[in-house]
Amino acid sequence: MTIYAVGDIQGCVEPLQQLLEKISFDPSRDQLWSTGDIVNRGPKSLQTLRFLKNLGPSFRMVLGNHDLHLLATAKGHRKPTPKDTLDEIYNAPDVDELTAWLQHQPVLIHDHGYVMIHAGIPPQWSLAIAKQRANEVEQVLRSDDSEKLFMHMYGNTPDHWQSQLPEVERLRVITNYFTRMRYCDAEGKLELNCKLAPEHGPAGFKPWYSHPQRETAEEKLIFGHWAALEGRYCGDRLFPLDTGCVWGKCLRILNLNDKSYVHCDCSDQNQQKPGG
Ligand SMILES: [Mn+2]
Repeated sequence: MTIYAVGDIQGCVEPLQQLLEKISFDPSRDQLWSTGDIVNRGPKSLQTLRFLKNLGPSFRMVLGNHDLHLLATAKGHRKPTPKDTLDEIYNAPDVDELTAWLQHQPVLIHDHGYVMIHAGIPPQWSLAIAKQRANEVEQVLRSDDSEKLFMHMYGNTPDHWQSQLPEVERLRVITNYFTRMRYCDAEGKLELNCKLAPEHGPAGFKPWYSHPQRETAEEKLIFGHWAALEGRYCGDRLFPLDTGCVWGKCLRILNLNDKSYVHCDCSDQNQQKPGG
């Protein structure tokens, strides 16, 4: 069995299928992991969702901010924005099955010596703590109270973790760490506005993975979400997979067995213009 992890697909099902062909992916033998954001902004979100769901147990993913946004909007807890490209999912005959499946996906995976999250893990959290916090969100997501998450997860405050937060704020800050973070300070205070590459980052903050005392420094971390990194080298145990496929760049796959990267042949795939 070979395990592969793919970065943010965002509805770009054709580059994905081309890449799976290139690596001779066989769902009866191999596994495909995804860093999340499988839908939105790109052209074929419905087809992507159906394709990945149909891979059955050979597919594993963590939820990204766009996946959570699909759930919140499909369930009517939030209005879609003009940039969203999710209408074909809302109107699909299998929308309930697809969203129920998505809603049961985790926020963090720790398996085969790797940890995968969509955006990051704040520097002050050990892996054990991160797994507990991820589990808190996952329990609510899968419960009859999931609207507690969907109605209250939007917003940039509180900007840092505190153990005494009221439940909805606690869920919001955990969700922001795992699915939206790029920059924070050494204590985990978030700066959620800047999407730029680290050389243009906001004063007083560093990329979440750059803090020297980061508790998960020894873990092998697979993450997506940050297209402006362009998959650059971030450290020996860091595997950034969002290479901006939806913005016309390559889709990246990591082979977990030998730590090699494979990219799609993407010279003529301009899916969307950059913007958000
Ligand atoms: Mn994202």
